Amino acid sequence: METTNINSWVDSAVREQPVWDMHTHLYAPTFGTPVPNATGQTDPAGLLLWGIDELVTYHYLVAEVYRIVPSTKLPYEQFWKMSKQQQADHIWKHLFVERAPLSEACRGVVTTLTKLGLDPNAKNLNEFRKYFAAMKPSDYIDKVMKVANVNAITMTNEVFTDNERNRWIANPNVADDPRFRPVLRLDPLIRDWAGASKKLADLGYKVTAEANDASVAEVRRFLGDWIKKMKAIYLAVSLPPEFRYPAPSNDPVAAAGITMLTKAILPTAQEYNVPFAMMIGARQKVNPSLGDAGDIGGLADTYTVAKLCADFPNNKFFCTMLCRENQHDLAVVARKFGNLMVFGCWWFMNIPSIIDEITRLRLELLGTTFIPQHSDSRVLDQLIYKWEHSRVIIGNVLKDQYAKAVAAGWKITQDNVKQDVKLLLHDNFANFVAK
Ligand code: HDL
Ligand code: ZN
Repeated sequence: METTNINSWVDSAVREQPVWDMHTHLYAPTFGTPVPNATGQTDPAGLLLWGIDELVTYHYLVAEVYRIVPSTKLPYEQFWKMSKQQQADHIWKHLFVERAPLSEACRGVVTTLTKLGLDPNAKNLNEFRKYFAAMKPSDYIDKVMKVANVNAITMTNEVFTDNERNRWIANPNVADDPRFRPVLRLDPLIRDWAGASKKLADLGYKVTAEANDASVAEVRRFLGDWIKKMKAIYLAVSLPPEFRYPAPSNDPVAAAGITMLTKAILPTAQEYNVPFAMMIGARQKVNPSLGDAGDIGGLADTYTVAKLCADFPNNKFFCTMLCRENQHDLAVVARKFGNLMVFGCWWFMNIPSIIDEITRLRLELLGTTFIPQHSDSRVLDQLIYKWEHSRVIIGNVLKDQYAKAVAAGWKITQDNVKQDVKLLLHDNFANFVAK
């Protein structure tokens, strides 16, 4: 069997297979957009971000521009007081005009503009601004999904964030857009029970600062209310590197979080037959002045993941980890538990060299029983570059793996390749969230 045939089968399969993107921070246009556009309707607190100024001020690029113009030259407060356009002009000048855009986040902007038929070599953003201002958000979503070949966008719906929650309360149908799927995001319930319990009490749930049975019962009611309101397809949290199950004995905050996880979240997830996604390793606000760009990763504990999968065999778990050194062990844990679906190259893992490494070890340990990527897009247009870049890498890894299987004597068909790619880019996720 000629590997050139196989390679061309892989290239066409990864290009033609529509992706169900399982984790993004994107929103349907009904959540409002602050971006100037052809409808003339903008909402300064709107949640749907797109267009050149949002692309260029992506928090990854804010972090990178501060390595060139330090806060001693441009104090953070001054940067955050600048308009979005002024911030974008500053970033474009230092990261794109005055040096080659070699980082993954910079190259992503270049890929996106090129795939949209624009010339990324412009010295300023004026032409791009005209292009995007002529777009209508909903039509542009269709365009981006077509260019990126993404047929479903999974949101991150932060119920503990007032701006988002109030939009759901004002319009229960706010997410009724077939292109988008809701996810109930719950970080404070596990990370900060003191804060979460105050918010829940304000919402009329009879909880107290005690993570006792009465509070647990009310949290279960809250979760049920919002799973139904959102039609959430899974529940999700981001967890710190020190997340442990069982909780360490001397840590009341961690103990409250584990109580909410084991007595409220997991039983309710099982009751509604929705998976629980753990995104583990984010140490938040190590440089708070950078805002969303101020977090780092850290080595987490894969044995905690194993024990949760073992102790809750009727729950379905997604898991991704933020530290390169956790990736092999996490894949080994997934070999032991069919109720665990490992996914994505998250955040600082989402760079070509590490996507290649992680995808190779996952294929070697798990075959096609994992979800290789999610985009984590915060700006709609990022779907274009994040999937373009990842498709190339996933394709290269598959080609090598097929070549090894063929060398071992196995005969491959084009249908096999299409089926494998459909599992990796779409069906492993669709099947895992299916009721
Ligand atoms: O917690 C998360 O979902 C992370 O993805 C954070 O949003 C992070 O800031 C991010 O955007 N990573 O790509
Ligand atoms: Zn995310």
